[in-house]
Amino acid sequence: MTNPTLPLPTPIDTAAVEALFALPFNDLLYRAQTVHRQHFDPNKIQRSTLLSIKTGGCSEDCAYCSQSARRDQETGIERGKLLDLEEVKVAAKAAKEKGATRFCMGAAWRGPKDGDLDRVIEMVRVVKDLGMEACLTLGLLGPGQAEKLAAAGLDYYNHNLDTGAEFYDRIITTHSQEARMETLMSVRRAGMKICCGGIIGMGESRKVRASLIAQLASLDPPPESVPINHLVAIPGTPLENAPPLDPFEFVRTIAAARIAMPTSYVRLSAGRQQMSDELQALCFLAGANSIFYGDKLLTSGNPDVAHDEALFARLGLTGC
Ligand code: SAM
Ligand code: DTB
Ligand code: SF4
Repeated sequence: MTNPTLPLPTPIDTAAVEALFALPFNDLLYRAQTVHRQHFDPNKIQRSTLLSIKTGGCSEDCAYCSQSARRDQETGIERGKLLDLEEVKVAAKAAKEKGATRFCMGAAWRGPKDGDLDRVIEMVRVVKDLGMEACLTLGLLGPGQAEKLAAAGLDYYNHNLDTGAEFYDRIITTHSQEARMETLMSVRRAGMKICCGGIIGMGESRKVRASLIAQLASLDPPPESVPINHLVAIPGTPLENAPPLDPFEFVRTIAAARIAMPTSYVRLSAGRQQMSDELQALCFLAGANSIFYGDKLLTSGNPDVAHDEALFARLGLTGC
């Protein structure tokens, strides 16, 4: 019988996370749920709503993404303009009325131009005025940009490591993981909270999954919010035929994230629309305590609010 509170090495390394993955499923879930209960109410789930404020036409080549300009013919995603302030206000208000506590705005950019950033800052102010937390995901930040966002009251900046360092070059060639780390450090230095996670199911090995979790947990301090995305295999992207992942392996990844980052919110992120209710319930048992809430992610679908409300009621979960 495994001890559910055995300490992990500091700093945590890939081998320690691989040892978690290797546990019998029931032992791993018991341990993850035990750790979860030491830090969180196990029946409360944080809800964030996403809005794509600028869709498509991106210069980058991330193999999972529908928004790269290199494949807009294949994916059919057209390049859009930065949304108007009024459109953002309407969407944020609606999200608040449905129970979301955080509003996350995403743009298909390598990084923001200074002129665009000023317009996005207006959007942050609109969200904050509604009494919601604000999160942005705009790509790599340039000099002084994190400070401007912090001064505008931005709560979280999302920028993912996406996968383990050893697999990264197979997925993205136009910007490095080191550049991502620099953006994360600038966010931290400016005093904002970090939302940073990755994608599971891109054909990576278990060792790569363990390495991603170890890298995230080694950030000092670990990200306050950790989105674990299941790949949404979007037709027209290089990963459209990625090999299917054993769903239990996804649950193991959530459990490993929970144990390695006991005080972080772990978000069951993209891919919920493709999951059964039972699989989502296992993810909550493994320690996921946040979701994207609302009918759409950026370009792909998400379970509708009525379905999520019914699932919460069936599982005795509430928002927080
Ligand atoms: N352009 C910015 C960037 O790349 O940081 C912000 C938006 S980008 C779409 C944000 C994150 O969404 C990516 O880092 C990736 O982890 C996730 N993502 C994008 N497409 C996905 C897909 N098809 N399946 C799962 N996650 C995805
Ligand atoms: C994150 O980790 N996942 C979200 C958010 N951060 C920006 C994005 C998921 C995108 C899923 C594919 C799409 O809708 O295009
Ligand atoms: Fe561009 Fe972000 Fe998509 Fe990469 S993930 S192609 S940077 S929108």
